[in-house]
Amino acid sequence: MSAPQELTVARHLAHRLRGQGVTEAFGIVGDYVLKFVSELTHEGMPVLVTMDEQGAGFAADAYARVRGLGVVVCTYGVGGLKLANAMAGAWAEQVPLLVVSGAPGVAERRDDPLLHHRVKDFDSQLQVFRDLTCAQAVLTSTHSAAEEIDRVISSVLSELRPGYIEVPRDMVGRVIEPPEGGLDVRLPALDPDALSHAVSDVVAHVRAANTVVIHAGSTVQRRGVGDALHRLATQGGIPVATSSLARGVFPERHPLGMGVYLGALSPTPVVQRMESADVFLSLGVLQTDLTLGAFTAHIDHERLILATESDVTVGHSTYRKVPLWAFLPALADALAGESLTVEHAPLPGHGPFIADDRPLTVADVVHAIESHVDERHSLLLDPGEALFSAVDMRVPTYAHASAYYATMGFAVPAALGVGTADPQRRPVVVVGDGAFAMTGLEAGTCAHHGIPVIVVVLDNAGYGTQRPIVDGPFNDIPAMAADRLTEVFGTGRGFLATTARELDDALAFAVASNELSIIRVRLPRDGRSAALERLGEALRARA
Ligand SMILES: Cc1ncc(C[n+]2csc(CCOP(=O)(O)OP(=O)(O)O)c2C)c(N)n1
Ligand SMILES: [Mg+2]
Repeated sequence: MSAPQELTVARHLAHRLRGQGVTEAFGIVGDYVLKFVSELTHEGMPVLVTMDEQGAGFAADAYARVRGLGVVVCTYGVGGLKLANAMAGAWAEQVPLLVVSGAPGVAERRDDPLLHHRVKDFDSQLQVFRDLTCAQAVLTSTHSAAEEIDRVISSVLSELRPGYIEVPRDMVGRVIEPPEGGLDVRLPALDPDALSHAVSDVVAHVRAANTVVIHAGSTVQRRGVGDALHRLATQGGIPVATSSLARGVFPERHPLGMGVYLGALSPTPVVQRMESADVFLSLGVLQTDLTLGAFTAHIDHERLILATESDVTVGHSTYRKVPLWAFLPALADALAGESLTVEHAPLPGHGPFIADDRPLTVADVVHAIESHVDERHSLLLDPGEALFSAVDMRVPTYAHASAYYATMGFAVPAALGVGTADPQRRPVVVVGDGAFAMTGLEAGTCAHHGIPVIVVVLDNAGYGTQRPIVDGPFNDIPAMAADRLTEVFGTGRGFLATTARELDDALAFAVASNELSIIRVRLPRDGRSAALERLGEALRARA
């Protein structure tokens, strides 16, 4: 028998990550982290390099949305601080994302020297991340390093928030002590009595109702109770709309699927069904302005059953310590075998896309993408018209978005993350020209790592969704021939679509090929999606 291998920070971290289903990380090196990245790579945990740290952060975030944990590795200061926005987005949208940063060595810090990348103090970066993460560790001792790593990973998985680990470079390669135990992942607290009372109460409401609808949110996905959701819906015949943070948690083209519900942004038939139901079951939906259509969602309190990460509220009573992870399966069990009196006729879909020579509108793009994308793809929607207009699409697959934090430039790097986490699905990105200008170069990164992403750039000459709020030269951006970037990258194929036929042809070609495809869609500068028109109307009516 060979002697057991000695433990190092990289070996322990790689081991723990593999245990959670993580097989690759994302990041950019630098002298404070090079040796560590090299060791991680030797431990079988490759770090996929992006063009910018923010891109690595978004990729790791998206990877976490699919695999349940994502990791981004960076150098100190210049790298770490560029990740602040990605970590903030992960906090806001409850994504378990771990950042591991290299740093000056413990010994190097002693005389307080001015080492490159330092800001105010050696712990400036740590201070920034204290506010953006649920747990932090600076690995300064071989005695505690493994346990500190475990503590941070446990918190990230328990709380579904980002975490921060800083590795001083002189700790890399040193033998560390094995931890006493394993990870300690704690689900939100459960009171079994409260659970059974909550379930009885909800069952009584559901049995008495003629119409019941489900609004399913990201906590369903994050807490791994998608199967229970499916069971609950299909056995009872209860129609489901998802939140914009959870598209794909229930198949939108299922006869019970209604697509996405975001208050007045949603198609009128969806709004009517959702808001007229006798019982509105809100399951793990983050209740935010953006995911509820600027709070235009009208749900009568009397009819609302609100199940969150920790509690269930039925009308005016709240059952504490009834977390979604326990409530949803228990409710599905309680209603098993029951034929409810729920009424539901499938919503009509769009007809076939007519590919003629008319100039394109946002509605055309939604319709065309809907007719070409299927279960072999995953969709990434960037904030702006890309995200809003897709409300009118019945997505056949998963669609990921920074739908609440709403950081522009998320979608292209996120394609690297989901394409890596779920290689069976080819990512299709829909992104505004403004957002593409921020992080679109990561399309080249996708190709570099063998992910033949399809990027549809909505070119409306600038910040279209800002114009109706206040317009001025600050909404104009320099023109960019995004379709010619494939020449710059030396791989893939670019398309410029100005008519419905050109878009249809480009999408057909891109979907049939297996190479990077960038489709630049020329849209009117002041065109609006149907979704934003509806929202505008609702907000005017409210005013
Ligand atoms: C990183 C970031 N900066 C600024 C904003 C504010 N913002 C929201 S939408 C938008 C314009 C987006 O332009 P584009 O990507 O072209 O999409 P469009 O609005 O034209 O559909 C801006 C500037 C933001 N959400 N994120
Ligand atoms: Mg734009």
